[in-house]
Amino acid sequence: MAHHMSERSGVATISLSLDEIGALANRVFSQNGCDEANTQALTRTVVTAERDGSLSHGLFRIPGYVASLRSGKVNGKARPVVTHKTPVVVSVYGENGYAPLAIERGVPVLADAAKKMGVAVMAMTHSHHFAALWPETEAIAAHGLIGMACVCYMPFVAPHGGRKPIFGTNPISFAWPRPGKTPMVIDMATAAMAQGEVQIAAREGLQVPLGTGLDSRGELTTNPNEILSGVLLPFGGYKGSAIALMVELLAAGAVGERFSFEAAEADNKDGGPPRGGEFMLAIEPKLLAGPDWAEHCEKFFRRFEALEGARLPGSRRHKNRPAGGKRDINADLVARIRALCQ
Ligand code: NDP
Ligand code: PYC
Repeated sequence: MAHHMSERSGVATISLSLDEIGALANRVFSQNGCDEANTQALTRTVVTAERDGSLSHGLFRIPGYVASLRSGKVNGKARPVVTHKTPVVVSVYGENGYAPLAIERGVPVLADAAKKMGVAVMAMTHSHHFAALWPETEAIAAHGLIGMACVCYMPFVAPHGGRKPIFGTNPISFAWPRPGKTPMVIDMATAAMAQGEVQIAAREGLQVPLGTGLDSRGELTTNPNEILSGVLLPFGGYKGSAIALMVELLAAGAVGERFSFEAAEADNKDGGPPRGGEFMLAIEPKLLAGPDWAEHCEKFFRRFEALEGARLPGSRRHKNRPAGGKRDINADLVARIRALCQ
């Protein structure tokens, strides 16, 4: 197996094809307590993350996934149950499994409801989310619908003006369908940076921008290790803090699951994700705006894309997507994952 050095950091990497990444993920999940359906769903999540260059939410998360399977916190054989509470409220009970299978089972039901009714929400509970959110909003957009999703986590983010954490890194994703084209997809932590990105910066010996977080004394620092033992800050000052608050209320309060602080209190601290919820929204633009909605919006996108220096969110990932070649993966991470295969 060829070893290389990352151009960014000089850390050793190994080149793996997407098939090799999929085989490794499949092996580690199936050998650590997942049944076939959960193994396949988790493997799809890992492979698509690596395919698109979502490096903090693909293979990087496997040691955490495995820790929670081994500790028994997460049910690797979960069978998510999808029900309608009303014609527009879809409920997904995750049976304490990982989120990907629950999402794959719930989204088609959510999409059917939104297509009929114009709008529908999905309230997911008893699941463990350790991935990016764009797979679910892109899946909603693949039905021709506008999609939104958010989750909370455990407290790592101080509210604006504070120095102690109350929010998770609380990501929010929004996808806009573009018939005949890849959707426009925003997927962002409401922390200045996802915790996974800070951990990767620490691993690679890189600094992070000032404003990302505070050290344990409450001082601004660019050292990711100091932030990991201190707190992250929300993006954009009090405005980002307000969005993080909104995510906390939607993904916990509105779906009837744990707030980040409650999730942390109940968690066994095995290194994997706590039990939590997910809020999802799907909207049928045709029923709101009428039949010309897509062309109208393409006019806007053409105007946006003509602006020098600007790019649409999601376009970096979507450019990575068709590249069929190998991906350079951190060599230590690959060794750790191989060691988790019995
Ligand atoms: P980034 O800050 O890298 O990116 C956030 C969004 O901004 C993306 O849609 C990105 O598109 C877009 N973007 C980045 N740079 C530009 C630019 N120059 N112009 C226009 N758009 C831009 O992501 P985060 O660090 O905030 O989050 C990373 C991932 O972590 C997300 O996928 C998120 O879901 C995941 N996460 C998951 C959590 C969980 O609990 N499960 C918790 C927190 C985060 P593009 O991707 O194309 O660069
Ligand atoms: O990167 O902040 C993060 C994160 C938390 C849970 C999964 N990813």
